[in-house]
Amino acid sequence: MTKLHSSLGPNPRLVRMFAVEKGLEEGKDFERVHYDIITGENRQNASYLEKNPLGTIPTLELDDGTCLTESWPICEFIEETHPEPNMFGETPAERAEVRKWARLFDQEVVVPMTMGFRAGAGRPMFAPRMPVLSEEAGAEIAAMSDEKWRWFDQALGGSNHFALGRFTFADLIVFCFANFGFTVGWKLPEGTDNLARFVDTHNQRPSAAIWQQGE
Ligand SMILES: N[C@@H](CCC(=O)N[C@@H](CS)C(=O)NCC(=O)O)C(=O)O
Repeated sequence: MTKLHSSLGPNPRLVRMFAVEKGLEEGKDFERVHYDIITGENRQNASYLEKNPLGTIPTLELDDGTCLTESWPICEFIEETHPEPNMFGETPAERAEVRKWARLFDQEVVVPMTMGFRAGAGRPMFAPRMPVLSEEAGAEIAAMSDEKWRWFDQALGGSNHFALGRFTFADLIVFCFANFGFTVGWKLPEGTDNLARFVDTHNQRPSAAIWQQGE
């Protein structure tokens, strides 16, 4: 059976939510293999490092042993192998629109937000395993990320969807990183009422229950 190598954190949860949105069931369509990323098991387990030399989670291991890494491409693989319901767009132009929002968010929010977290509250966990910014630089980059959250709030306006007027991968990635923030004591920056509404709305999705579960 296909294996999803998974853990705490926004990236595996993004893939797990995507799988639920696709109607895929754990135990039936794939098996979930858990790693303790707090202790760094993912970077010490030789057999996992063979599957993903970066040691990061998630990895999707197919029946033939092929290992797919990086959460977004894993979601695109699932989209191609399970096209319904559509999450990336029906046409080339729609897909470009969904990927535009996801790419903007990935670069402008996810990168600075995670770098800020690793340099701040996440320092005890991450400093022994990778280079992290100084605390001062971490606070600066976290503030840059918050500024971009505000930009996304304005772009969202009165809608609950970033692209295509329906729930897509673009909404999913924003939702997952907001929820990641909440799990580590972050709050939506002031003046992001549109995003607060967006999060409340998508919290009602059955797939969002993953955020209420321990690992
Ligand atoms: N770009 C990767 C990021 C993966 C990543 O950083 N995963 C986190 C969990 S959300 C992780 O493995 N953290 C533990 C570590 O880096 O040792 C992706 O999209 O999958």
